[in-house]
Amino acid sequence: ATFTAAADITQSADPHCIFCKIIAGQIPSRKAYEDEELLAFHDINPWAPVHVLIIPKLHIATMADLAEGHAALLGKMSLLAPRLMRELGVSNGFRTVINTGPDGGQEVYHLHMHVMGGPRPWAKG
Ligand code: DGP
Repeated sequence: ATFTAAADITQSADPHCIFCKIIAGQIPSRKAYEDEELLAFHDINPWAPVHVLIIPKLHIATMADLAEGHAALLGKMSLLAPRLMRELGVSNGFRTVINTGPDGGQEVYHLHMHVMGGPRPWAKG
């Protein structure tokens, strides 16, 4: 009970979080990758020809809520990005974005890494 959100690395699903609902299969998504810790799915509103979101299955609201114990998880998210782009046929580079908080333009408060690739020009960004 004395944990702060940032210190608790065992946080479970938030029933009001849309990405937790995607993880639980309660909201459909076009999945690109899944393992015990991570899920990747195609963004519903893509900015680029290939636009996936990599999320941890743990409900971590923002990058500002990360704790020391999440370091390996973040490393896995970063390692998955180039692997996924390769698997999805993106061979000429890609862009990664993590929006944090209101001034960071974050809309969904479940940590996610945007990974975008494909031939330019893109619709946005
Ligand atoms: P951000 O602004 O970084 O919080 O971006 C949230 C992204 O999530 C935005 O690009 C659209 C995407 N998104 C929101 N709701 C859904 C959904 O229900 N399904 C999918 N696939 N993507 C979603």
